[in-house]
Amino acid sequence: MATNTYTVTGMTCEHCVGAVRGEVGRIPGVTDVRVDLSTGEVTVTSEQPVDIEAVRASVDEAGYELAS
Ligand SMILES: [Cu+2]
Repeated sequence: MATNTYTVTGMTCEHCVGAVRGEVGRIPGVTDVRVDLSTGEVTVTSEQPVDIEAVRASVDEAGYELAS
């Protein structure tokens, strides 16, 4: 089990949260995605460590950006 927290920029409402949760949740092995809209923090729980580039691609697909 791995848990990593990322910062996503550009989210402004619950629709954004849903889009990010949906895309990141599709990465193989991801079991949970929690988004804090006020801070932009996205916490991803997965069975194995997830490649940050996969997270970046999914966030990008949703229409937002990984801050780091
Ligand atoms: Cu929104």
